[in-house]
Amino acid sequence: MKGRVLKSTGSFYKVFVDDKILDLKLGGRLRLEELKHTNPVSVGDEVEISEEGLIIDILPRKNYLIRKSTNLSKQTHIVASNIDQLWIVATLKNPRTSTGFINRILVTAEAYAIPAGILFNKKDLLQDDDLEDAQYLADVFSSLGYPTYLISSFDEKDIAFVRKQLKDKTSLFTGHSGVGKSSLLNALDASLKLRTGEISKKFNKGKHTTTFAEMHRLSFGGYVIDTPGIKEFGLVNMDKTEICSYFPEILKIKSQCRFNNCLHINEPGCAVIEAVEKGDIAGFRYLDYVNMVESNEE
Ligand SMILES: Nc1nc2c(ncn2[C@@H]2O[C@H](COP(=O)(O)OP(=O)(O)OP(=O)(O)O)[C@@H](O)[C@H]2O)c(=O)[nH]1
Ligand SMILES: [Mg+2]
Ligand SMILES: [Zn+2]
Repeated sequence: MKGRVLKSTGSFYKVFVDDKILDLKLGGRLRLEELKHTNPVSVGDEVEISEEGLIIDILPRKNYLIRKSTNLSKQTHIVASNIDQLWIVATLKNPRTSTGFINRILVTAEAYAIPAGILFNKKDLLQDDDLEDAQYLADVFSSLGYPTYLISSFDEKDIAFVRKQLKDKTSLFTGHSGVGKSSLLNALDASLKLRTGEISKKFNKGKHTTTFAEMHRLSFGGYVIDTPGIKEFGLVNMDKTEICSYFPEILKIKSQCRFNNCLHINEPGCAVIEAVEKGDIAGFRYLDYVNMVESNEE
């Protein structure tokens, strides 16, 4: 029998098999691997199930997304596997998502060749300058090939649009706590009934309402993975010389730099710095790039 892993709680796995949802344990070999890795079997995995009802094998993964729990941590964690698209859910207000956070996830998505886009949620809270800011960011990201939309969980038109993007695909939602990942999913499919939580007024942050990553089947077709809010997105095993290749706008022109080992930080004849000065590369993207290279140095 074959199935698809919807959730891993540590003691058992929730697996979708033949239109049923079963709670299964791991068989011998995978149990040994569980001692070495935090999660040998991840959400989204296609698995082989024995007649006794144990998970005995993982079918080859089409792709997977890995992160470190924090930037300094050595432990890595497979967030999910077999993903068609990754959506970063971000907000400019209540709470504010930094571009650095968004760019780190985009870099990881590039490194693992997972198509990524951004949903700027809570647009109903934005006015004037804030709305212009959001529109500017959306334009920059879209021009780089990351579909980016300003939406609200409360706007039926927006929700209908997002539904179209998710239909018949496996999509992963990630982002800070409180940006509205679970609310958005409830709006997309009322049968999900996921738990949502208010923003803490004192800290202007979410309260980590979703505690486990879980894949849900969408009534209109497709799967979506809701994940717990994260503070940081640590880059995994990335050399500082490699980061520029995961910025499409830098990758495109870096061969024009005078030195072929140019890191695009302060070298003479750097085509990237020139493009930033001319306004061809967005300043915020470049600053976040420099920050990633510098924080990768230890
Ligand atoms: N104004 C506004 N509030 C929203 C919107 N979407 C969600 N919210 C609110 O944001 C708060 C947090 O929503 P959740 O769905 O729990 O956020 P989450 O991203 O799932 O948070 P974690 O599970 O902690 O990671 C709730 O009070 C929602 O009602 C929106 O489009 N506009
Ligand atoms: Mg949630
Ligand atoms: Zn350069």
